[in-house]
Amino acid sequence: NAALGRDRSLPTREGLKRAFLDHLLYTQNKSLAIASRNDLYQALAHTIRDCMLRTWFDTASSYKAKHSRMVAYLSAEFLMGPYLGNNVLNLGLMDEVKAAIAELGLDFDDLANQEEEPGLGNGGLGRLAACFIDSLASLEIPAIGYGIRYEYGIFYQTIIDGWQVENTDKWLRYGNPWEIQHAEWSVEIKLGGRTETYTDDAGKFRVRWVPEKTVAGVPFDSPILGYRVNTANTLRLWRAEATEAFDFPTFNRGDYLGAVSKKVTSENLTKVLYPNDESDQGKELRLEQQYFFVSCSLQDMLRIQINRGQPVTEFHLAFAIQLNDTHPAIGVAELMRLLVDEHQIVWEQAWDVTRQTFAYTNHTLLPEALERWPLKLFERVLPRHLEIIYEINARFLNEVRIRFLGDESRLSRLSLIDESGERYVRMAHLACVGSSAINGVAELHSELLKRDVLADFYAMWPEKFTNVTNGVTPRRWIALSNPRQTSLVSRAIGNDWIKDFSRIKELEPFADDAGFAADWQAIKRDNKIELAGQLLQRTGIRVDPDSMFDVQVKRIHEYKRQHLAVLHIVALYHRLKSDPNLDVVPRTFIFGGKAAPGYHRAKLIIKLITSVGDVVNNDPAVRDRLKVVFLPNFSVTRGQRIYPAADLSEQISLAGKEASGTGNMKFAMNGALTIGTMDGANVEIREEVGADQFFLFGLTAEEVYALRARGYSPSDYYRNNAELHAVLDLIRSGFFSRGDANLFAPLIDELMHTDPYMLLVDYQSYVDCQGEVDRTYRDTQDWTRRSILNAARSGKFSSDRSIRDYAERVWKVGPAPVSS
Ligand code: DL6
Repeated sequence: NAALGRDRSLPTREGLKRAFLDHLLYTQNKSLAIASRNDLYQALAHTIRDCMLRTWFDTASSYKAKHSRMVAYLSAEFLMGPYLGNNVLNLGLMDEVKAAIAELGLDFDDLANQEEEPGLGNGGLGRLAACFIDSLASLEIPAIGYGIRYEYGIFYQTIIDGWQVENTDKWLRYGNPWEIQHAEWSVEIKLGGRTETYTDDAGKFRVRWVPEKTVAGVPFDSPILGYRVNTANTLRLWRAEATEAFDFPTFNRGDYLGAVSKKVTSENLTKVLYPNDESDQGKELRLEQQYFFVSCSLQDMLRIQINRGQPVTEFHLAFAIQLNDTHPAIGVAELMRLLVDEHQIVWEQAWDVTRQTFAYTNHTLLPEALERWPLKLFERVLPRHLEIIYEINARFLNEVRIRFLGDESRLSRLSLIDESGERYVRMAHLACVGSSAINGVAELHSELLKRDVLADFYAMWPEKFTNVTNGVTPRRWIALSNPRQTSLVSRAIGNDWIKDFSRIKELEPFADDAGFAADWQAIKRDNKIELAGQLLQRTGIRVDPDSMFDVQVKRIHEYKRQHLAVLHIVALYHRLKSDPNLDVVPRTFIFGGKAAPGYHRAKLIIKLITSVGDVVNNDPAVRDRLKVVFLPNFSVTRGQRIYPAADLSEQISLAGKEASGTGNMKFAMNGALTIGTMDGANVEIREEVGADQFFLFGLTAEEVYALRARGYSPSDYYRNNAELHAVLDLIRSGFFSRGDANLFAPLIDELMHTDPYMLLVDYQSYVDCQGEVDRTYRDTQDWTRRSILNAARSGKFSSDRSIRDYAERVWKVGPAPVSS
């Protein structure tokens, strides 16, 4: 029936309506009259999924037929954000779907808002993985994302009495229409136990792992459709299940609970995402999670390889595996185990295959985030892997001995085992030794890795090191979240920029076009009005859309220095109270972000923000000029509203601490100006957008090192800076904590005595720079011009560019378009 479209892949508007009503009846068993909003969302999600299934199927068949080399992106986190809008966008059906839904008397955005976001990540690292799989599909590169299907994702944050409270994230409670379970590809995972030796039929000496327990890994697949291409790659997430759901002998003995206890403990493995970023967790279950998903994924890749009739000794020709930080680094030992123990490949050949398969991305310079596992724990969970790691280490250290004769301290620095006290397995070392390429995520970060954290590995293998600066997908972060800016830009330069983001530079001449600038400004205002509505609804705080929206959204961490922004707010407050007629640009300070539940100092920073907000927002003398809002539960969904509405982007980490940052890129693309330090990708953003478009302050990484080496005394800064003195005293006095002088004492005392993130050093420079922001913002035309230039010059920060860099320099793969 032509009126309904060719088939479910390419429906007309009538076809969409029919499919939607069919799903409402046949999937949800409801009619329009009695459907809940969730029923309507589910029906629409299934309708859109149908549009993608043919492409998904064709993609898999094409890869199989062509034996395409695949990228396997291994990541313990994929922070995907809601699927519906993104899939409709990538299908190119946004207008038709919106119209079809409207003709049924419904609102697309309203239904899309029903979606429970899969929060399967903590922050930057997980969101990067999501941007990368969007870009891989959009660039038509054969790829598969492997990860964990956590039943509960990152906690849902509420704010009660100014404090963060964590609530379970039951994202699966209404089911997930975007996934298909493939029980037929389940694999078995061993854990614990011991190893034993035996002689095989050919008389060879071999090792066998006798596990204490086994669990099943069941894959759940979601299609990752590229933007307006005929490629849909797969995101394959693993769920743990009991190999035997029910223990009959135990049941027959009358132990009814015991009969299902194995099921419960097995399924605990993928129950919950560890809510920590940038810190070492060191929990047994976490190691089990990592090993579980890595072994599932490697066994799956070997199954694909064998099914294609290719020898396992050519595994590296079929797969390029990227390790997203060290969480999947156990893959190096696991692939060795699979090749040597299970496929009887000789060690040397297996090692060649392994090294040519893996590449490793480091995401942090913070020492506390470098994963290491107590040897005892590691041995208990993965006894065979420890033996393999010892063997890798022995051979590696021999190589080191030959290269650096007599250099004993180098041997202990490089060893895969840390023996300086309690013994640990160093996962970053395993990743470096087992990979053919090692990269940082911004130029500065990659340089600091070579100089500092991985300096000994750099001395060994300089050729392995490279930099791939992060990027974000302009589909989700502009086309989907900022439709107004998208149409304006497309009217000016056409819409090819969505696919080829380097073309956004064609926008540059429009920075001096008065009509365009007026439209740009009006759009920013509309976006701010929308965000203001959401702030009111979620916090009860009314903000003025004509004030400057000064935004800091990211994980709460001392190194990111949200409290430096608070010192500035308190300084402004203090000035306004001392001089009520002071002329300042009205500002709304917007904060968002989660603190790791066990990170008390970060939680205290949230309490500080909300407490300062309480005082400032309720003080009639200043409340029309300063507002402070903490928007609870920052997430991908919230980010989509926030980035398009920001005037000023706060990227104020201590130089040398932030590996890259990716929020900084999202802000710039959406026309916010940055105030920031020379840290992470800020350095490259400033280089691209131009120094005039970037408010720079603070020490450089070099200066931080030098100052630390000289000896840093924060109390000197406290004594010598009257305003800073007053600000710290005011917070310390209990003024913002209803007279409780103890509440913020730990925070302030630390600043005054050790100040590990050097807030007091950068304070004056930051506050002066904010003065410059204030002056610039007064000239609306000038600000708007700079805002347009920021967006126009952000072409480098598309994740498509990052993926092209990886494809050429690390994976050596190219596109393999799927014919329609
Ligand atoms: O590379 C993605 C992202 C960077 O943009 C951030 O600068 C960095 O902090 C973050 N790193 C982590 C580290 N987690 N671990 N391990 O999340 O990666």
